[in-house]
Amino acid sequence: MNYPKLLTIQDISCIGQCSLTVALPILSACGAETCILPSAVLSTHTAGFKGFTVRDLSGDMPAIAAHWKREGIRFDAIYTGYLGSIDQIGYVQDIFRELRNDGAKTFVDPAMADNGVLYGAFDMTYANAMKPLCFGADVILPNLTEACLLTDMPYRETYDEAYIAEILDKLHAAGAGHIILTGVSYKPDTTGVLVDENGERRYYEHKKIDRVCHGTGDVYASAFVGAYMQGFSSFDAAKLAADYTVKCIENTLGDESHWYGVKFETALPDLIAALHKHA
Ligand code: PXL
Repeated sequence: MNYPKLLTIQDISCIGQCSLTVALPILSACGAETCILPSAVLSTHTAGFKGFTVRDLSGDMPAIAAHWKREGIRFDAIYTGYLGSIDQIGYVQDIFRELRNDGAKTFVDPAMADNGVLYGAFDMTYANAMKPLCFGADVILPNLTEACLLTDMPYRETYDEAYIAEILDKLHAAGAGHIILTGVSYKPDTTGVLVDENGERRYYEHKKIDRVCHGTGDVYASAFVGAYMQGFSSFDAAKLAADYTVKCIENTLGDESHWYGVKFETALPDLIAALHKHA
């Protein structure tokens, strides 16, 4: 197996099974040395808990990055998720420029919206500020809502292939090359991921589970990055990540008290087995 040195930049939601508390174990399970840069510390995620605390760590980011630079630390991949502020988007762009090894890949999950609405902490100014970060990254992993925000397209609940093609065309026109578009559903019982590598498109369709699930975007993106950095093709990584995410959701079904996240931990052996089967 490869042993890539990877940096992931996203918040720590202490409770809620999302962002770093998901990315770190999943990427480690995929065999990557996983370095972290926390963008903020929250007592919980923002989707359903009330009165959560937030400590924005934007101010620490330039000094942390400068220290790493002095130490000669560089990464084979940098993957960003939920960020705490517009300032951080600029700091992440600096990190992309300065802390990558030759040939390193940058992955951006815009992590700002779902189901047609922005997450509570964000507004359209933030959504627009996310555009240059996404369009400058090697690979982006938006869900459909985020892709609409990045292209100024209206979000629709039902649509056809032409609508998805228009969104992908607009993402390319804006500068995106490699797009992993999640949550593309043409039929009531199925959903899937549209993999677009420089205009070459393939769709992986899988079953849709009728449950609102927090943190699945982070589970998906982490598994995708982990598999891709192990040498999986984009489509195979997208498929593996989708199958793992479905398993995590299935693990959680029937436990209404576990509304805030998915039980991804007990499915990690399946993820590791899938990685090894392929390797
Ligand atoms: O990517 C999901 C996520 C991550 N971090 C925080 C969130 C959310 C979703 O709402 O609130 C703090």
